[in-house]
Amino acid sequence: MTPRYSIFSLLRNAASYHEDWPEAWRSPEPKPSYEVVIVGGGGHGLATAYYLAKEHGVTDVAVIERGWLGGGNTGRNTTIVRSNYLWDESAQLYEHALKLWEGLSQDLNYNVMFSQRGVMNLAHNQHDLRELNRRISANRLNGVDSEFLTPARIKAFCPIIDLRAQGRYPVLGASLQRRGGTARHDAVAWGYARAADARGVDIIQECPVEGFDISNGKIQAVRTGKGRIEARKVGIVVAGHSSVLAGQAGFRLPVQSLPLQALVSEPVKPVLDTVVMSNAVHAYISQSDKGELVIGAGVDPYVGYGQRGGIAVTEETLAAICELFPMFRRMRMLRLWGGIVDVCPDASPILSKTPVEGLYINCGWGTGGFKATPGSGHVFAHTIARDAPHPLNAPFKLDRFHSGFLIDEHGAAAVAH
Ligand code: FAD
Ligand code: PYC
Repeated sequence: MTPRYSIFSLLRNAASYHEDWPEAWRSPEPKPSYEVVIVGGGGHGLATAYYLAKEHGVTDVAVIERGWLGGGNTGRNTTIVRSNYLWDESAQLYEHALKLWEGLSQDLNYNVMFSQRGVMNLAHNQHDLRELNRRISANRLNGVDSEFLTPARIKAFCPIIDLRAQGRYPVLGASLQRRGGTARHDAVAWGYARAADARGVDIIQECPVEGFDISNGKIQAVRTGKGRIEARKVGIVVAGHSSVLAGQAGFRLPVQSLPLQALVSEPVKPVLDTVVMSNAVHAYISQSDKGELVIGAGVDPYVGYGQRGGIAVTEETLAAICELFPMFRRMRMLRLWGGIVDVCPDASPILSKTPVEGLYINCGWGTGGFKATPGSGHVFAHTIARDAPHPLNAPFKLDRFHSGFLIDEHGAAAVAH
């Protein structure tokens, strides 16, 4: 694909002190009606709009965001990407996403800085070891790369980890997905926004959706801070606020909304070139391209909508990180923040039609939806365009909480659930 900006435009922009840059996407006023309205301008909503236009030729689309693009969990997460889930249904969905990640910068003509530096999940006890080995075998059967590392191989792969087993968290082994890694979260939102806009999608920010007009069981319009907008179809993709929006549309979701926190340190020279996750102690760490340590914790033990996590959870996570990586003990932390994640009882997402005709929902990704962003948008666009699920998201329907066909991924999602 031809780059949109040449070296000359880079030099010109540098010399102009970054003034008068063209906008990456338009900021139109909403039209009175659209074929499809997507509520929520996070990665999943923007990706849905992009694939609606690209794969299905549906370009009369608006993305309605109450704040700014990526201001929700998309811009708050620790950017870990992997596909090593246990059950066939999940492995296939997350692997679909991982394959899209592998070509995403090319597809969007925007560098999302996808870095396949590997993701390691540590085992600290016999239960962890058994769970990891079961998942590694299941992954391989599904064509997902996954391997077991002995402590000696962990040390060779990540020399700064302390394996002397003197602390509370001895390391008995690990799984490694080499194709896993990280991506730049803001760039994912911006890349999808720019590419969707270029295909005619209207992106409308600072426009909260406050309710839905439904008649005879069919969606008619969304009511927003910028007025009523009619739509033939509406997709709700609002992460931590899914049950609020579902309530406005008259149905209930089996989700809990919980704060999840992360923090970054001062930047240092490169010391950690992989992602290390410890499910048992709810801690995970990588190093950003700027040099900051990016550290995440588990969810708070209570529901809430405050975008910050409890200090006891922060302390427990940092204590574990310091035990595993004693060299980080003197690091200073720069920022701490939280996001609201909506968690389903089986730790799997919902990508589904709803009881309202023409209204679709994408939610319940809990602590682990960033990795799914391209795959989620891709199959949700299919669901909306065809009014029928893509084979990959058919098992993730709302109805599973009635039928009992749950997809229990607590093991794979466990780091933060
Ligand atoms: P969001 O990005 O939250 O987008 C939803 C949007 O809807 C928001 O912008 C919000 O403003 C908007 N909205 C809400 N209500 C309304 C309304 N009424 N009207 C209009 N717009 C509305 N996942 C991983 O895979 N790997 C990780 O390493 C990882 N780490 C995480 C760390 C933290 C601290 C957190 C909080 C989450 C983490 N996650 C991770 C989970 C991941 O961030 C989310 O699952 C994913 O980003 C959800 O994307 P989204 O587009 O659905 O939601
Ligand atoms: O799902 O990989 C994950 C994850 C990492 C941190 C939070 N969630």
